[in-house]
Amino acid sequence: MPPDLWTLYALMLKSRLFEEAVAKLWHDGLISGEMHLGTGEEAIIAGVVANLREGDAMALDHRGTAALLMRGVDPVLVARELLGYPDGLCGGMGGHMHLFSKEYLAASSGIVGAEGPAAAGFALAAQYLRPGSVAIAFFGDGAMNQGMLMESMNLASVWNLPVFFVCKDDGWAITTKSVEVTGGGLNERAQGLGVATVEVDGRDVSAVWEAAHIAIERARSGQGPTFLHAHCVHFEGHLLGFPMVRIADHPLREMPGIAIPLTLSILRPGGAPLRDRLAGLRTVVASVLSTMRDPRRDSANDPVARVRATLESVPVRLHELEDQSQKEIDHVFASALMEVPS
Ligand SMILES: Cc1ncc(C[n+]2csc(CCOP(=O)(O)OP(=O)(O)O)c2C)c(N)n1
Ligand SMILES: [Mg+2]
Repeated sequence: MPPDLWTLYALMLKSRLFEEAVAKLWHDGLISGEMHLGTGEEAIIAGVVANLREGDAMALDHRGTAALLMRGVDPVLVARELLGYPDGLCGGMGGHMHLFSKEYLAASSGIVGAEGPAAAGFALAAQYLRPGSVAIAFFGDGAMNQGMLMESMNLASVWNLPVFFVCKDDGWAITTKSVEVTGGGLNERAQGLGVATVEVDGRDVSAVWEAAHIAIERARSGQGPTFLHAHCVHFEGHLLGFPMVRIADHPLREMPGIAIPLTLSILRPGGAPLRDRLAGLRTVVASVLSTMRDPRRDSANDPVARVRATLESVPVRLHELEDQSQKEIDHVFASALMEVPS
């Protein structure tokens, strides 16, 4: 029996509001280093996590916050970890890319593709220690070109491990379009290793839940691993402050910083032939124009807004849930920002 849409929306909303608060702290300079949010992939995470139970494990990538929150990890501990406090989830040493929870059997890594070996290990342990439990590997389309992920899929196939490989495909690996560096199809690649596959619209939480349910039940009953190919859009681009998104949002403000040095380099005597320098300029202009037509600018791709549109038919309940969720997140960050006890 699938959970109702309200339950799935509550999970997605909790994550979205949390990450919006994180973005604000990051822009205010309170969180150091890079920040990769999972905004845009909430439907994939919620659709999968809503199928998990005690004893199931998760291997997470550099966007692991949403999965931990939806699984039930204390959000104050996560927030304090991101702020670098010693009483954060990982003693303030992990940051947003290296979040771990022993209690919830969850481990993340900033090493692209590392979710494969970690999930295979969790699943092998489950076969001995927790029969009927599964391990999830969440990763991006870029990770599909990492050898260790392919090796893990191969091993999961031959050892019949209860792994659910979840590829959150946004079409990008930082500034590289995956289609330009990926041979063949991802599903065919997984099938070639003997792994069952399913493809869904990752903006549709109900579709993800259905696909995940079948795959996870297969794994629980000893029928081996499945690969989910789920398509999504990351609104912030690769990370907060991502130049391609900044250009699309504020072209007039951002363009001079690109156009002036480029033009000067073309006018400068000597160096590469003028033809080559103009070709470079054309590439940049084409890339800027395509960024402005980018799906990351289209709110129709927002999985949270899509569920919300359905629930709007019950406005009182919707607003109650949203007010309550916002209050909870405000409370989380008020607690998280309290000084470190001396
Ligand atoms: C082994 C390894 N190679 C390169 C990097 C640098 N890197 C960090 S994120 C990223 C892109 C990953 O793309 P994808 O797997 O599609 O995830 P997305 O960021 O799109 O969610 C890369 C190349 C890394 N962290 N680890
Ligand atoms: Mg990607």
